[in-house]
Amino acid sequence: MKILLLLAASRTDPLRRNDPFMPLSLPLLAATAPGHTYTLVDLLWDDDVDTAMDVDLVGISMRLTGENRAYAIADAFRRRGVKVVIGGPQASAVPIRVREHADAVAVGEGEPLWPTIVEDVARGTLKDFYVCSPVPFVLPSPESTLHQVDGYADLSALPVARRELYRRSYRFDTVFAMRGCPIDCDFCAVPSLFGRRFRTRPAADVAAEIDTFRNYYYLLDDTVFGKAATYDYYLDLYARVAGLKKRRFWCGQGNLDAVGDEKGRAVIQAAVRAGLLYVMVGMESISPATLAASGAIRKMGVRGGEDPLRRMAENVRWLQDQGLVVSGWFVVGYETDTLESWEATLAFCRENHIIPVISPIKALPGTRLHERLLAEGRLDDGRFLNLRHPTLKDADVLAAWQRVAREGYSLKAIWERTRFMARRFKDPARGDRIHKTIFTWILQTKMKKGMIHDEVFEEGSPPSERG
Ligand code: B12
Repeated sequence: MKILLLLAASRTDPLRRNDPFMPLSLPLLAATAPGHTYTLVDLLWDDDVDTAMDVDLVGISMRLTGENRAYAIADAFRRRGVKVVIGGPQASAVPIRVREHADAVAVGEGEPLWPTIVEDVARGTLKDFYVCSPVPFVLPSPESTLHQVDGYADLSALPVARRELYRRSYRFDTVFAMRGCPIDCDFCAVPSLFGRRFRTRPAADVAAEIDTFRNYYYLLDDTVFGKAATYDYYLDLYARVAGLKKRRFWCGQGNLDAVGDEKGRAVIQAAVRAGLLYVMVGMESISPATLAASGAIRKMGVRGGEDPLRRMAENVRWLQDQGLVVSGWFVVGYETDTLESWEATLAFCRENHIIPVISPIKALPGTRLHERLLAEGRLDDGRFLNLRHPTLKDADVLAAWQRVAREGYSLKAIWERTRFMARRFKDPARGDRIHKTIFTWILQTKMKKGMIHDEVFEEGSPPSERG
């Protein structure tokens, strides 16, 4: 069959032509069902897709920000009678809505589903829903058809992702070693998508894949430091990566609690030896009450009786002292937040030399936060700022968002953070210091582009979520 695989993205997404990371889902799927002719389109880079293209099947990967565009493209193909299947994190969260625009919806991990979907299309027996999850799937009507894999994907022998299907090369390759997350914060979609237990791929497979990369890469795991249950796994993986002949730099998401644990610190140091240079930390909020309510406090490494913010700042400093560039990912807009929370969060980042990624809160469908707000009648779905706040107005929030983005990425702010880190890159023997300093500067100038939206938000949604 001729199969088109497409990553949906809004035409006005600030990440467009600015996303250095290779999206991994579709090359992975293509590898699970070989023997077909695949074309891959990434709308974060490609301008458009030819909906008159001669194909037998279209597989669309849909994230939160690509939903409207995914529907427009799916509708155009289906008008011509081409079968369309939509999957991905947002599709998994709102499958019933997606079914209105697709012949079939894939919920959860695609590896065990895609070969069956392709076969069913070839045989003319496509079902409505394909689900990979141990949680029973509730069908919207008795006539709906379902294929469910009861459990999660087996990661022990995955085929290698077909990255060569992309016609362009990305600055960062991507790879994953682990899926699932037991931390279970109420705002996060990962537990419902990948489960609440860590599952790992064989470290040898991951290291072998990394050894094919040109230079920079992104280890997509939700925490590249892990928790006690996975410290040994990561120690083994990072020793293998450090042992590769070619040295590469990489980035990933990290949690602060590993800093408070002796073995956790050993994992972080092993990661640095293996080339980890930039770590994104989900710090979520500077309000201790919010951290406690969402469950995110569990990943900050705060012990009973301690001042949470001070401990978080100290843990960040320890990471920076290892030569790691740290960005802090925060959301503002919880009930306890005020307009001042924006500036206060930025000030916390400034004091601690953290690259600020401060966004308005959005309750993601499929999360406990979303369910709670819905039950309490405080959810305005369909709007970008879907948490109805007691005092904050949308226009003020959007203005504050952009104000802190401009301030947080002023040339002065970028320069100060780069200078702070340059003092911590101590590896003169390898000539890495200059390389890392330039990396720190370029990283921030690229992030700035994704953060500052020149367009006015009069449509009530940010550019990234328009069609
Ligand atoms: C890397 C990452 C990013 C990178 C993306 C880089 C890139 N080019 O890929 C960056 C940092 C830019 C990013 C930004 C954001 N992200 Co992000 N990100 C991730 C992360 C950590 C990994 C994504 C990934 O590549 N996973 C590995 C691939 C293989 O998994 P996958 O894409 O889900 O695909 C699997 C299945 O979903 C399924 N599948 C996917 N597509 C299809 C299609 C078909 C046809 C089928 C059958 C199956 C299928 O099969 C695949 C294999 O199992 C995830 C969390 C996670 N653990 O997945 C969050 C995640 C995807 N991000 C999320 C969010 C919310 C965001 C932001 C909105 C955050 C913000 N406030 O700015 C922005 C949005 C940016 C934008 N404009 O799109 C949410 C998405 C929720 C949702 N409902 O869509 C997630 C799940 C995190 C979370 N905590 O909830 N993100």
